Amino acid sequence: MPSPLFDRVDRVPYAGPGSEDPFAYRHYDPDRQVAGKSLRDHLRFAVCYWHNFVFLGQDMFGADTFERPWVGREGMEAARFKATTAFELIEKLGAPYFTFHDRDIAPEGDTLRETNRPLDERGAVLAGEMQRTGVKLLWGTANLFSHPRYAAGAATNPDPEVFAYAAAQVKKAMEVTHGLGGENYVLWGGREGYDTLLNTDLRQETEQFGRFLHLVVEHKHKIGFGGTLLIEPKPMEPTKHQYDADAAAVHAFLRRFGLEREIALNIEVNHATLAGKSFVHELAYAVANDLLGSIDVNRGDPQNGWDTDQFPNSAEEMTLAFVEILRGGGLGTGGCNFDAKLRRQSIDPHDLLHAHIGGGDTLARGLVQAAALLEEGRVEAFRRERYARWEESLGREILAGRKSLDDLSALVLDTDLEPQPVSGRQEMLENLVNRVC
Ligand code: XLS
Ligand code: NI
Ligand code: NI
Repeated sequence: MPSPLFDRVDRVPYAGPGSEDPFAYRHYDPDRQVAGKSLRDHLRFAVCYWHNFVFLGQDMFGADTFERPWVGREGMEAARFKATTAFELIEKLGAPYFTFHDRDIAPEGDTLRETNRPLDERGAVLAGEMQRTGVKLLWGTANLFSHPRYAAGAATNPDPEVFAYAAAQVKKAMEVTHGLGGENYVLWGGREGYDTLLNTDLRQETEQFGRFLHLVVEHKHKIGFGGTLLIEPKPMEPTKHQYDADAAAVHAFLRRFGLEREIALNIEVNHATLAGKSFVHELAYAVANDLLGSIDVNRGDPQNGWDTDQFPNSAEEMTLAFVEILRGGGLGTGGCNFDAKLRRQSIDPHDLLHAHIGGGDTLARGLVQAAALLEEGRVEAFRRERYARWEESLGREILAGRKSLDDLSALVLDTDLEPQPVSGRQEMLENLVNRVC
């Protein structure tokens, strides 16, 4: 039956780089094998519910611009309409996964009980769509930032009753995610931070946050949820400072609370740049500390500084990202979530297809080019060679803790040690990247 929303497209095919069809993939060939796996299995890309089916084009200066057929309808009818349209898009794109917040599928009722009931009902609608299409859930999450009760934070709120409410909400969201076979559960601390230190007890709020995450971990094990728990770092927006500022800040926090084996990271391109870092830096940090879980692939705009959540379109940025991801052994239970939204003027629903097709192609190019670079081997060989002397006796003894400052001082003084600088060859390495991009 033709769809009211995406009727110009049946199914997005892979048509190859020469194709001029705007509704075909030119690089995302899901069955293509790269570095031992298909593109589908490497990328595991996911369509998000919120930006695609909740966001209607509004910005802080203006009203909705998108017309969506469920707007104005009420209750279950609207939920079903929205869900079938969402899964129609996901299916037409051939995306294996989706992601959602609890409040994307069911609004807040007057009490938590009245919120949870429709959440279950609408969760069942999603389950039906998943069954019908074979689409799976990459992750679920709780919206702990929209309701006014969370204005001063959820777990880090000065009021323990708000902490309790957030705990109850996360318990439910995690159980719904588990029920839908979710492969991960994400915690994004939307308002876990401060607007002014004048009213904020940082030590107190940090303790609260640590306790909250322990409760989440305990409950995960209690209900037998086998997915990965993920924290999504972001330095600011909506608050001035968020405690999950970047990968290193979250790492320190997890270590402090003994949670580094329980929780991994969901790294977002746009959050990395907001933190004054690059996406590839955040990935490299996560990989180096065994914390890489999943990625949100929406980017910012270099001309303005906020979370614009645009679809990825830089194959070079993704190439460098996938170099780190492949070095780290891939995304595991994670995937590539398009936490990205259309521009306000993109009012044709088919723009959702263009957006995801371009994003999928950008990821595919990045992955293929990264695999080519690693396989070609010169960058990897150079990097290995650069550290090779740490495999020799002095390097090994230092790292094994068998040399003191006295020993090392004696070595330098007694042998007149004179280490010779060598070139880091940055430009040569950049040229090797440009050969594949
Ligand atoms: C906001 C975050 C959010 C999370 C899910 O900036 O990216 O969309 O991914 O709560
Ligand atoms: Ni974001
Ligand atoms: Ni995100």
